[in-house]
This record gives sequence, C-alpha cells and structure tokens, in this order.
Amino acid sequence: MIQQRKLKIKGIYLLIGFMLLCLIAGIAAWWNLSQQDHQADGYSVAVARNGETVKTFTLKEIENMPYKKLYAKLQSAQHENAEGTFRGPELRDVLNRADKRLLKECRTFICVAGDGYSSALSREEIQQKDYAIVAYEKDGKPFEHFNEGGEGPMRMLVAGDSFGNRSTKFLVRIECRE
Ligand SMILES: Nc1nc2c(c(=O)[nH]1)N[C@H]1C(S)=C(S)[C@@H](COP(=O)(O)O)O[C@H]1N2
Ligand SMILES: [Mo]
Repeated sequence: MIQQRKLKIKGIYLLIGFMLLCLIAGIAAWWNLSQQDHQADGYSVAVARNGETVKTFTLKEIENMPYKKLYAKLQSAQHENAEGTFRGPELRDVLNRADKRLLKECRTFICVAGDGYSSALSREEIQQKDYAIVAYEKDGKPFEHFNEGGEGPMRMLVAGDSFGNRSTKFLVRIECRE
C-alpha cells in the first residue's frame, strides 16, 4: 500500500519533470529560431571573428555612419542595370567600429548573404581608400529587399569590381578570418 503510493508520487514528479524539460526545450528552440530569422533578414549585419559575433549593426546604425558615395557599373547585372551611385559607410570603417583589431589581425573577410551567396575580400584590398562600402541606397533610393528582387536591404559595393561577383547583395554577415 505505502509502496504503491510512493510509486504514484514518484510518477507524478517524473511527469512534471518531463513536462518542464519539454517546455524548456521548446522555449530554447523558439528563441534560437527567432534569433536566426532576425540575423538573416538583412536588416542588420553581423561582424564575426572566427565564427563568434563581435558586433551586430542594424541598418539604422549603418545609415547613421559617415558615408561615401561611389559610382559603379557592374557588368553582369542579374536583374536590372546595376549602374549608379551607391551610398554607404566604407567597409574598413564598419570593421574598425566593430573592433580595431580586425583589420590588424585578420587577413580574409568573407561577406555572407542571406541567400547563401558569399564572396571574400583581402585585408590589403579593404585597406584602400574608397574600395568598398556597405551600401544601402542607389541614386538616392533605398534598396528593395533581395527576396523582392532587389539588392538589399544592404549590399557590399566594391567600386573596382566590374564583374560584380565581389559585390555581395543581401549582406547579413562579415566573417573575419585570421
Ligand atoms: N546575395 C547575392 N549577391 C550577389 C550575387 C548573388 O547571386 N547573390 N551575385 C553576384 C554577381 S555574380 C553579380 S554580377 C552581382 C550582380 O549584381 P546586380 O544584380 O546588382 O547587377 O551580384 C553579386 N552579388
Ligand atoms: Mo556576375
């Protein structure tokens, strides 16, 4: 009799424990998904070093940085004509704002897009003046979202890149490697 009751109580505790675990796992999964979605929507760009995020800039923060205007004509335009004057902060300024050590200690900078595209730039390239900007508008107009056929919300714009393959559209992440 007493043993049976003990077992019953144990069962209830087990059930409660199990339900709590499910709840925690559920919350963790939901949190993880919502974070991922946010990181990949293109309205922010994460700067990471060897896989670890150093700083995440929102589109607003990028828009509020001192900007450059660069004219570019990308030859193999996939959609509309990619010729125009692009506006945005220099990539080297964005990297330095995230962490001054990045351009000193890392050699390769991989620009990752929300569609899975990526393209690498070297430290030597990025250190040049007016080389690359994190652009958010062309000819005074903000980019449309890549998923709606546009280039944005943000794109890398490499001024001298006439074939366009270095100019990552729908930029979500800059991965810095030593
Ligand atoms: N996210 C993303 N960016 C990308 C590409 C792509 O497929 N996905 N293609 C690249 C190539 S090969 C070119 S030529 C240019 C074309 O840019 P445009 O569509 O503005 O002309 O985008 C570059 N950036
Ligand atoms: Mo291209």
